[in-house]
Amino acid sequence: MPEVTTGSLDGRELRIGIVVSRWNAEITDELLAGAQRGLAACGVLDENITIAQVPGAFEIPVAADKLAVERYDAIIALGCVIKGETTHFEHVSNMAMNGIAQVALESGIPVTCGILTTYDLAQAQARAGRDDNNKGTEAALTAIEMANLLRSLTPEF
Ligand code: INI
Repeated sequence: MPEVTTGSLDGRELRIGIVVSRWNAEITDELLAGAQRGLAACGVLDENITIAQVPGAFEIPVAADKLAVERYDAIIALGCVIKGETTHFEHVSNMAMNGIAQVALESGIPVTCGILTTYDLAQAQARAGRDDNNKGTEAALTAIEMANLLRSLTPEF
């Protein structure tokens, strides 16, 4: 049988960067709180977490890129884009999503996606709860798992 490699949820040795945007702060504050709950549950030390706040989701990739240069083990992207009356929503969403994927692929550092793109505020609220329904928490757990998976797959670690 081929060996299956998975990443653990042990965050005690990891340095994690978070990029969170201020647009729709009512939602992104909850995503950030959810991410912090997730990191704490994995044992990540507060001193090993850097939080960079950016104005909007459009600005997330460049800040994530800067953190990637600083060699964090994983980066968590948090934002909230809600559809308005124009196509601005599509451009901001696409830039944010494509941008973080590009940073991850070019740096080799996982950048996990806690950026909500929704049609209305209610959909965003449903995904930014103080319970298990929080995409910030999901992105945090995914960041830990991916950081550990990549460590396992890299011989020098
Ligand atoms: N930024 C968001 O994070 N969410 C939005 O819903 C949003 N809308 O709707 O416009 C938004 N726009 C701002 C954008 O991210 C940039 O900050 C701005 O264009 C300046 O570059």
